[in-house]
Amino acid sequence: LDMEAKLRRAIDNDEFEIHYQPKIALPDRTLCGAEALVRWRHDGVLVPPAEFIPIAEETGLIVPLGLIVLTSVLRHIRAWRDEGLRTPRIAVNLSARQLFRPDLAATIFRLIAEYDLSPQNIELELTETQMMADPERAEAALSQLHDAGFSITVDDFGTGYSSLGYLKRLPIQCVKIDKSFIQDIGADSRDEALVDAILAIGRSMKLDVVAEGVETEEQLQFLSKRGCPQIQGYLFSRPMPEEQFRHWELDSP
Ligand code: G
Ligand code: G
Ligand code: NA
Ligand code: MN
Repeated sequence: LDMEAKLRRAIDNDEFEIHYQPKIALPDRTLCGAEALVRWRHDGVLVPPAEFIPIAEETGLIVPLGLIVLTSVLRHIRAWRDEGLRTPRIAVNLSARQLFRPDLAATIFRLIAEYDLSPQNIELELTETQMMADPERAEAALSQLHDAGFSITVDDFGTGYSSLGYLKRLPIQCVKIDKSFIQDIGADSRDEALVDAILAIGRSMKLDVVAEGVETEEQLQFLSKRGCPQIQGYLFSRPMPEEQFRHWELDSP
């Protein structure tokens, strides 16, 4: 069976699970959200997204898979709420294929209503490259979602080739500093300068900023000192299964 056929079968057999990675607010180091990351449980082995998301995108299977991810996340949030747990906002990654489908907003609105949740429960993450593939259609789709109350985040900020003009044009609330800029904090002053510059853009444009891929205490100290509002990374937690995430901090006040 080729990869496409395997993926198609996995979608039919419901072989995907969602892992959650906490986002931490600084300076208090409290949980302020999480990113949903899909994994494929294939023959008992957990397949990372790098091995199947690109193929899902090429073949268009990312559309049904994206629907599975979104539905699973809403089901989890609903379960947390029903059990009296906290319900931090969950960031869901979207691919360009999903963004440019004319029924994206309607599909998301329908699911939110079906689970009796609110747009405030969800944040949508897209890379600048995905958004800039067709800026006009991206603006139309994202405005519809933003106007309904969904938060929009630029993922892997600073790694694309687009101008910064889209930050003004598109309804964006948050940028995630790509982990490639975080990794060499302490070792490369040029990376530190770039991180500083992104934090300044965030402050002046009233955008939230998340530093991604924070692995060391030194990186955390630098980001704290420079006023970075949120971080995500292995230093606090790796992405974890829902059964584990629900005990992470959702059950504390
Ligand atoms: O930990 P990590 O290996 O989970 O993720 C690798 C890549 O897969 C990241 O670029 C991430 O954005 C992508 N990814 C993870 N989950 C999803 C998802 O649900 N949808 C899409 N489109 N991409 C995802
Ligand atoms: O959507 P995005 O490409 O940003 O997905 C985030 C990716 O980064 C996932 O693959 C996730 O597992 C990974 N990741 C999260 N925290 C860390 C970290 O601290 N270090 C590294 N190297 N990767 C991380
Ligand atoms: Na992401
Ligand atoms: Mn990212």
